[in-house]
Amino acid sequence: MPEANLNLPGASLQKTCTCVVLLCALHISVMVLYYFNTFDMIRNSFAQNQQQQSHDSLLIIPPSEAPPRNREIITTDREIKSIQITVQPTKDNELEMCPERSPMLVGPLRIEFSQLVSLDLVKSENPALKEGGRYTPKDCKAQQKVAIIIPFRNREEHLKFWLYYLHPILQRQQLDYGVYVINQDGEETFNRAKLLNIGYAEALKEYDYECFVFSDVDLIPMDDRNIYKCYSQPRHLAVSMDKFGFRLPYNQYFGGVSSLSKEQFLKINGFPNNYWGWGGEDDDIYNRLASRGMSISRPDGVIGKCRMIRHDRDQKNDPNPQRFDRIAHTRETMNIDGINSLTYEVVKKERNSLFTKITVNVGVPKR
Ligand code: UDH
Ligand code: NGS
Repeated sequence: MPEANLNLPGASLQKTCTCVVLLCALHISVMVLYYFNTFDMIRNSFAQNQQQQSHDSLLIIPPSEAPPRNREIITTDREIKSIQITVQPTKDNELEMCPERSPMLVGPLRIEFSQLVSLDLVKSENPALKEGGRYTPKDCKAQQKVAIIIPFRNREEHLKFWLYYLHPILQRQQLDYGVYVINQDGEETFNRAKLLNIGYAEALKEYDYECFVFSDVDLIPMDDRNIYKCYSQPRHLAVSMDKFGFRLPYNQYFGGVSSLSKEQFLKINGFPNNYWGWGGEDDDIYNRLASRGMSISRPDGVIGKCRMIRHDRDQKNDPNPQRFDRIAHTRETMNIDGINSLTYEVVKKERNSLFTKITVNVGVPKR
């Protein structure tokens, strides 16, 4: 028993010490937690501040130097600014020019019109297209920015075939392109060349195009090596049509599908506006080119093969009785009738997923 009495003060001291140690540990833990919490807050606010600063300092770069390409991932105004400026220029700068000859070309193609195609099918087969029928290669910088202009009225089925065949071809050709369907409003006599002039003017309002391909809606190339771009001379692309037995109907023929650079187009004051009805406007364009000392460039007869979708003559597009007289005077008229005298009215502009459709009032022929 005396032993037990001797141990009593030691036990109480031990308990007190344990309590002090536990209290100290608790205090240290609370301090550590508080410290880390405060550090995190400081670090986050520092990072946010840094991000904010980098956005703000980049906003001084004009957006026009960095066209946005990833609109689908943009959600707010603040993000638009930051994505345009911080991501896209870097990506663009890194892209190399596409090769002179696209490695994706396959050569001869089987083209047939026996089975109708739907726009939904064309959409599903061309997921890389952007609104308005625009496309830009994603892995390289395209050699040319090309606007494809289609004169149009009441040819919906032909347009579906055109989109079905041409979109994949143009993408394999690695072009930075957009498709513009220029739809003549109303029931007046058709005016193909004026619609082409309007297509040129309207496409340039949309993008900095440097090349213009003018294509009838019913002509499909049979070889993807027939590149829908511009050359050092105006290009005739529909050189070997099935309906002409895969030959040129005559040497000066410049109809169907052709391409001109902006410079070439302006050199001839664009196309005539006063050919109402069928025929002669393509010959007038040829005369304009020849009178300005240009020659026609063409692919060979194999690469230049194409098919025309058979059709009857359209309403209000009868042969123009004035065409022979007009083509005899191109040299005199071309300076006053062309892109410099073009007048029209846009009735409607629709950006579909496969093409931009611009409905226009072209006026009426002078009586
Ligand atoms: N176009 C239309 N709608 C029209 C008229 C012409 O969209 O009502 C466009 C279309 O892009 C067409 C192009 O203008 O491809 C040229 O017109 P076109 O196809 O009438 O000219 P083409 O020389 O045919 O190809 C002429 C009529 C042939 C009748 C043959 C009868 N067997
Ligand atoms: C010529 C026409 C062209 C036309 C070409 C082919 O005679 O506009 O035939 O026509 N020129 C004149 O009439 C002055 S086609 O057989 O494709 O209908 O493009």
